[in-house]
This record gives sequence, structure tokens and C-alpha cells, in this order.
Amino acid sequence: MHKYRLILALLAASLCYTTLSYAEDGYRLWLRYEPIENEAIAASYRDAIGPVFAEAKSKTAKIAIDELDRGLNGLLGTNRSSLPPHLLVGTPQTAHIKELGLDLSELGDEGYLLTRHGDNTVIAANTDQGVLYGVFAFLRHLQTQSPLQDLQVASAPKIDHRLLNHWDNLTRTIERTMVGASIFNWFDLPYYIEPYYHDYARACASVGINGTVLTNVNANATVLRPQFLEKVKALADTFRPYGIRVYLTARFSAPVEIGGLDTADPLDPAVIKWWNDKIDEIYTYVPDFGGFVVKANSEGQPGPQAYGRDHADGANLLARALAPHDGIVMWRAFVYDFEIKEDRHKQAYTEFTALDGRFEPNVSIQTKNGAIDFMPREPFHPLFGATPDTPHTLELQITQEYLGGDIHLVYLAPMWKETLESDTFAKGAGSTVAKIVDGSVFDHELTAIAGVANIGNERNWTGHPMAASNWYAFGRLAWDHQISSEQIADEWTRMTFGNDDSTVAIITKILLGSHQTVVDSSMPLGLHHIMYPGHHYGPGPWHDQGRPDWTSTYYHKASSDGIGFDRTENGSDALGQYAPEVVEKWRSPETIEDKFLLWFHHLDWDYKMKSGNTLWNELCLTYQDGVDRVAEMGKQWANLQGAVDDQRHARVTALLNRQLEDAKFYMDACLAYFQTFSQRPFPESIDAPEYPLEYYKSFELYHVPGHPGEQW
Ligand code: BDP
Repeated sequence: MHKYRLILALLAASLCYTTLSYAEDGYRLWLRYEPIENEAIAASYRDAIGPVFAEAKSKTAKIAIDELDRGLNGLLGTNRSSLPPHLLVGTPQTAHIKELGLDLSELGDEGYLLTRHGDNTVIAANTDQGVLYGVFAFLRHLQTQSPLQDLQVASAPKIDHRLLNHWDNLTRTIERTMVGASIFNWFDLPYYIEPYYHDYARACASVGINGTVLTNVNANATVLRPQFLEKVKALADTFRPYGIRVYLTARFSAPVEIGGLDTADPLDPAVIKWWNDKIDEIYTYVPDFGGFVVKANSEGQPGPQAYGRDHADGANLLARALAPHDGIVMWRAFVYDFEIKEDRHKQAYTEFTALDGRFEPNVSIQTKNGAIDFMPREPFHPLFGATPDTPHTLELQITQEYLGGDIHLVYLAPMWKETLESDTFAKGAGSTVAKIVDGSVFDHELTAIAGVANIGNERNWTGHPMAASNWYAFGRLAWDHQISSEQIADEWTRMTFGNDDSTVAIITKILLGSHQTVVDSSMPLGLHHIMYPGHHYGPGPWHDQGRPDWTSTYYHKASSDGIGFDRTENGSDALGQYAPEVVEKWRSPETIEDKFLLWFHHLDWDYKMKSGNTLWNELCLTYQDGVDRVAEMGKQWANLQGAVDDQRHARVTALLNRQLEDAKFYMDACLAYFQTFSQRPFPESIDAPEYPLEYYKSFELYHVPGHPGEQW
């Protein structure tokens, strides 16, 4: 051992992480490293771990060791024995790992192995990046107080590109997220590097996120100007040692807006040259630049169709310029046009299946989980499995645009798991969305997943203290889509609130039920897109003005004869875009799950549900049940007074109180409105709307998250 540098964890300069003498403000997220109070467990860890043996040759290795020091110092304190055993950390490039002769062949560049070797504990990987991930996994193991004897965890990510998509503008407003300003302080960059950039990168790396798209999909070409590339470089340099590559959104019309050309036609030689030069220039600033996300010909964004070209022409233009640098293009499938009369649900499928086979190998189609737009619940997007020659980047929305913003408590892992586990039947049973995305169904090498970030510069990053669970869950699922929602909730809760089992049981129960609760109290039974226009918070089922595909009536189609969107072969036949096995199950209201009923079927108000209730009564009862369960979340949380620190307890209490009021308002507004069509009485067991419909229609919310720059 004398050949190797001994780095003692005791030297960590992390004093501020060891006491709880201040209020818990949430800044530390799930990386709190509070002292383990159970002395028996702490002692067993101390006995098993011992001093850290590691070599810090790279910045990444240094970060890994610093994190280990910080974690061990916080969790176990400083009085560890200096005698063996040891915690051996590193790659086979270091002799103390090499001599163990471990089999790391399945771990790739990012995976890690946690194991025991004789009396020693080992964190090993093929690269320093893998070591960093291993360190975070090891600390998670300790934070969740899992046993160390027989430790044997080998883990490698199933998806290569695991990205946050920040919808952040250069002015620091954030589209659809209202948790303060953007964390990217463009005004001070590149001169000033905010210390919290490191904590952002630590948090991302701790769950395996390895890329960040810095800018809004509604892109601004200015970020491609040299002055901004200097800033991008500063961020990239800061994030690189944490294994995080930087990406940007590309505004398709940039050659015109900042390049002085009179066209952005993707086949025009001057345009091709402009992008080639621009991309070469970007790489002089950021040698490992990841590539572009592009929103084109969608919601007013420029794109190749303005020049009679298609999405493949546009994507390939950028892809060819990025390819020599190992960059990729994530070209978004979120395209729809109200001038096209086809059901919006069908348009992306129609457009992109026709282009399959035309894309360059470094293009991935970035596809939202569902075909409409991050609704509280959507059936999986029919494009998954429908383009055998083109990979998909699964785009999930961590920020809760249609789920109460950062005001409502909604743990999203169950919803994401529902999508990931949906069977597309693309190559027979078992061709789940997860396996399309991880490349295993069609042997795609390019694999990617993106989450629209819910992070801003609020002290606790995500506003609602519980919303950090979604950042955490996104990373964990991006790394391994097979982990259960329950496990992720349990881990996050223990790391965020401590290991008291009854506290953990209450919080995880709240988390795990919260998504269904919010669906039931806002858009139950497959209803969708009935939110208030503009800010998207609260109800607006009556909205019928402007672009038809932005109204609510387009989607719920309530009338005296019933409610719901007929997407079967008798209606728009969006259902026909799915595999026959899926069609078979969903084409009949008798066999489709109730949760998707009104998504695909228009049914009579007296339609007999599986429960025996009429559809009208079921709708009313489901809303009521949703509201009751919001109230129940509040009661459960109240039980935690004293078990959870006062600061976070008070904030969640206040938010749950508001959520209950909002849920009741949502229910009342929708039921008052839908009753004008159903003309049926409310079931006696529900709390009928307090006011006439006009009250809800005229009520304007002025204090909600939503669209930046919205004028009130
Ligand atoms: C919608 C949002 C809009 C986004 C758009 C997108 O309302 O702000 O720009 O998605 O994903 O959900 O491009």
C-alpha cells in the first residue's frame, strides 16, 4: 500500500454539513449526509469501511474523493480507526484496484462495482467517471442505511445520453417553471462561476445525469454568438469533471437571424456552410459539446418546412456538421399544425413514420411520452416502436406544467414507469417503450432520454420541497428504467428526510399515491387538455376560443349525448396508429382501462362503467375521491409534525392546504360545466359545486406558475 497515496476522509472541509443547528432549507437536496444516529449501524459501517485509499489524478477522481470525504465525514463523523480494513476506490489503472483482479468487463465507461474484498470494501470502475457514480451509489447505500456485509452491486446505465432539458431563456426567465430565475446566470458568465453550479452538477451526477441542455426549446439564436459561446464554455468547463456534457437548442433560422443570410433552407450551400462553420466554432469553445435539441415547425418555431423541405432535411443538415465531432441531434417530434385537419394526436406519427430511414445515424427523434403534450396522464406515444430505423429520445416533463406547477405535490415516477412499461408490441410482446428507448428492440446504438427540468434558483432548487423527488426519480430511471417507483421513493425519502421508518412509510405513501390523486381531481378517466389556457394551471373546460387545437372543447367533446374523444376507427382512428394488440384492447370501452376511457371513446352520460355506475356518476365520484385523497395527504402530512424539521414541514403544509383548495375548485368548475351537458343531478355523496358555473368561468388566477412574460 505504501506506493499509493493515502487520503484520509478526515481532512474533508465539510464542517458546515455536520450539524443541524440551522433550519433545513432544502438546498442540500438528497445529499445531506446527516450523522447516522443509530450508533450500532454507524459502528458497523465504521468497522467495515476504514480509511479511504484512492488516487486523485483527474479532476473527476478528485471530485469523487472529496464527495466520499464529505459523505463519510457527515454520516460517520471523524472518529474512524486508522487500522484496516480499508475503503479501496479507483480503476484498474491504480495498483490497489488492479491487484484485486475484479471483473469489470460488463461495466462499460460509466458503470461501477461496489463489493467486499476480504475485510475491505471496494468501489471500482473502468473510468474515473464510473468511480464518481460508484461513490454516489455507495453513499446512497449508507444514507439509506443498507447493510454492508455481502455488499455486491454492479450497475451500468441502460441509456447512454441522460439529459436534463432546461427550458431556460437567456434573460433567465424559465418557460413553464416558476422556481425563481434560471440557475444559469448568463449576465455574470463567463466572469463569475456561481458556487451552486457545482452543487447542481453534484446533484445531477449523483443520479447519473450526464448531459444538460442549457436553453429553451423555443430557442434564441443569440446563444450561438461568440459572446454567448464564451459563457457556454464556462459552464461546460465547470460541469465537465462531473461527467456532464453541455448541449444547446438550435434555432433553425439562425443563419438568417445572426448569420446575415437571406435563407435558412437546409439544402442551400451557403446555409450548409454556415452551420458547418458555426458548429466547428462551437467545438473550439467546447471540445466535448454534446449537440443540439431542435424544435422546428412547431408552435411558431422556424423550420425546414418553410422552404419546402422536411424534418429529415433539417435534422441531417445539423447532424452532418456535428458528426465529425461526435455530436448528436435530438430532433423533436412535438409537431402539430392546426391548419391540418387531422386529429392532433395523429400528426407527429404521420409525419415521422414517413421519414423513417432518412435520418443520419446521429439523429434521434425526441418524442414526448404521449402524443398530445405532457397531460396529467397520457397513453404512450404511438411513435414508439413505429420507426425501426430511427431511435427515439424519450422526453419526460419533470416540471409540472399541467400538474399544478411547483405548487402541487405530485411524485411522477409512477407515471413515467407507466409509459416505460407500456408494450408497443413493435417486435412482439415485451417491446416496451423502455426497450425501444434503450435501443434493445431495434439494436439502436444511439440511446437517449430527456427530462424537462424543474429547477430554478430558489434556495431549495425546485420550489415545492417534494418536487426534488422528481429530479431524483428522473435520474434514477434514466440510469435504470427497471427500478421501481417504490424503491426510488424510499431512497429519496430516506436521504431527504432521514431513516425513521414510520416517517418514511408516511412520506412514501403520500408520494406513491399522489399522481393518481391529482389525475382524479383534475382530468380523470382519460380526460385531457381541459386546463385554463395560457398558464395551464387550474381548470378551463369551457375554453373554446382561438386555435381549435389549443381549446378544451376540441379534446373533451362534451355535449348532451356524452363526453370523450372518439379515436377509434369510428372517429379519428388515432388508435389505428398503435399495434394490433393495443388496438384490440383499447378499441372497446369494455376492455380499455378506465384511466384511458375518454381519451379514446365518446360515451353516453349513462354509459354503464365497470363499477356499475353511470359514466356521469362515476365522473363525479372520481373527482370527489381525488379531492378527498388530497385532503388525506394533508392529514397524513400533519402527522409528521415534529418528525420532519419545522421549516420543510411548514412549507409542505401550506402547499397542501392550497392544493386542497385548488383540487376542490377544479372539481367544482369541471362538474358545474359538464353538468350543463349531462343535465343529470350530482350524486348525493359528493360535495356539489358551491357556485354557479359563471363564477368559475370568471375567476382569474393571478398567482400561479405559467408562461414567463405573461401580462396580467
Ligand atoms: C408545451 C408548453 C410550451 C412548450 C411546448 C414544447 O406549453 O411552453 O414550448 O410544450 O414542448 O407543453 O415545445
